[in-house]
Amino acid sequence: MKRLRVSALILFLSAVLAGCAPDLVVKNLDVTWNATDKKATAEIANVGNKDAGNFMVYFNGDENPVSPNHRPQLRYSVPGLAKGGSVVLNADFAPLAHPDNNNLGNVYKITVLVDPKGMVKESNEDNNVKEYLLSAASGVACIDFGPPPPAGTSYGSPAGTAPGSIVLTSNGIAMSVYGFRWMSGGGAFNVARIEPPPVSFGAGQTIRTNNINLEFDFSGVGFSVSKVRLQYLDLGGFENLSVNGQPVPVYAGELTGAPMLLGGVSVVVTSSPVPGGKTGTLVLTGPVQKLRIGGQELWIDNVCAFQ
Ligand SMILES: [Ca+2]
Ligand SMILES: [Ca+2]
Ligand SMILES: [Ca+2]
Ligand SMILES: [Ca+2]
Repeated sequence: MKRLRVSALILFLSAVLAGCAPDLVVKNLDVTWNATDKKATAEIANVGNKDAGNFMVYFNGDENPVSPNHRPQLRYSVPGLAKGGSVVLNADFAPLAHPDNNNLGNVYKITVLVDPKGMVKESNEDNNVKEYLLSAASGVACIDFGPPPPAGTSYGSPAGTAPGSIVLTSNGIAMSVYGFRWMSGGGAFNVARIEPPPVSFGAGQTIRTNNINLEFDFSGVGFSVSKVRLQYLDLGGFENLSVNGQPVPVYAGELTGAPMLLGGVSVVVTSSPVPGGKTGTLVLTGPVQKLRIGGQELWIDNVCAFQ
């Protein structure tokens, strides 16, 4: 009888002791991420039943592709956190913008890690991470041709760019350059240039294609793309277009005359006259993974993918 009571007491005490530990968690994570603000705010709480001593909190800007240098990370040391208590940390990524990390243009997700160095023994070590997917949260990812990069930036032959190279990445959209196909067959690999357009359209800087194609790869945006929209200015010559690699090699002709269905995606081109040519939108509706487009005197802007 007495022995039974002792065992019961031991069982009770060990149950109490097992639960007697801090448990750090990322309670809330809010992110503001646009052209001017790149901030994350996290509330770190101790939901355990014991005070926690000193620990670290990391804010990672996860990238695609990952930068060789200047990977965006902010580290904080929290001196301690009482049981039931919480602390709010404000991480400002903007000062970490650097050409090496494409001025934070490759960041698609913010990850907050509590106690990554294992300085606090917790009752639950598996609830110390919270993620915030930038694109998926807003359901839209765009490439708007900066700045950055500055006006005058060129890609293609004069810049020594190899066909197929990724030259610009923004919000998970990777842009590469390819040869342009003439209607008569044959083709060229000339130049694309970041510049203000000669006739107003889009917003701010645009990209001019002169006998070169741009390919936009949307696989890194962090959501399933159901629509892609861009604005164009066509001041002469003909255009190339392909969606998800179709047709092979590309459609060559007037953009406004493009097939209504390409690569399993519907194609709608609107157009209205401007001095010297026309302007309008290209809207692709369906699962777009890749879009290749270029012209001879064609400018484009605001290439946006939507969830
Ligand atoms: Ca924990
Ligand atoms: Ca821990
Ligand atoms: Ca623009
Ligand atoms: Ca044209």
